[in-house]
Amino acid sequence: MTLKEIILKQADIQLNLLSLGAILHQVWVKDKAGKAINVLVGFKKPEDYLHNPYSMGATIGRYAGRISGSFCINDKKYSLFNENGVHLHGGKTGFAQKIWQVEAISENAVTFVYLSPDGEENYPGNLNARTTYRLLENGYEIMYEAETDCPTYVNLTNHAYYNLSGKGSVTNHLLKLNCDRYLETDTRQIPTGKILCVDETPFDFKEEKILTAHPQFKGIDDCFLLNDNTLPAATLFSPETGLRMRVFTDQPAVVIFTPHDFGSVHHHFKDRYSAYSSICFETQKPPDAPNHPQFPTALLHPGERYVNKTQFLFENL
Ligand code: FUC
Repeated sequence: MTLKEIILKQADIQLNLLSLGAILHQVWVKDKAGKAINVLVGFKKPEDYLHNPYSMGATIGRYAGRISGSFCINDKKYSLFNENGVHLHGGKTGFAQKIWQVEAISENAVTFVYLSPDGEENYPGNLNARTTYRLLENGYEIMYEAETDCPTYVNLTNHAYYNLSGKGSVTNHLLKLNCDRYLETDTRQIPTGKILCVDETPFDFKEEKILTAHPQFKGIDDCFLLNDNTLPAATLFSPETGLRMRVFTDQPAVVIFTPHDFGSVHHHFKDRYSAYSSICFETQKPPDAPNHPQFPTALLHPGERYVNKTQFLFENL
């Protein structure tokens, strides 16, 4: 099977995109020596993404992150596909695995569209979802839009794995998060509803520091709440290449994920990357918000337009 690949390109940046999962396959930027580097950990060939258990580069939906098995809308309960009570990344066949249509394409932008039918994965409402990738002068923006014909829950994000050295590990990268708080989770990684302070934990990146600086660092797979949407949600720097990436978003939270390895598909990456190869910045509403009224709501009503924008901006120093 040959999958459609779209390339958006300008002087210092190139995006390689796939209609499968509206996937961001590669991001090429120039390091301080002017050499082009792909800063995403991803499969080599587009076909490889047909088996993508870590959702590499993909658009995640209808609901990014974990939901505790079900939710209620107007007193009606919707049970979702789950494993041990955990519904993850939209279910058994989430948006990451759907073929999206190219709705519009120009020199610097492409819009993918996917119509998720009423009842898909047991979510109510026909949901018309769009993912637009747009090149900016020094990076790119990902915009999600959605409309529904029946109240439903929506939470879309991108699941790219960044490594600003283009190889090895991110354990030597510097990270700053504009987040004082993160969500407590239970043993299934579902939020308990409690919001914790990052101080004196391995999650304190209020000041820029080496990812693994805290002696108790064991990888991160957690949801951080943003202090302020006018500042970068996250800043990542590779001392090797001098590349710095800043993430700006209008979303209230960011899930940071630093996998130790890639399980059953690890063999694809082991020649080029080592342990903790990469870091994801999944800007979104909090996981399980449908079951926590105190979290920002992810409910979308007919007549409303869901819009969500995140920018990834690069400099080489
Ligand atoms: C992330 C994580 C998960 C998961 C996955 C592929 O968002 O929160 O734990 O393994 O994506």
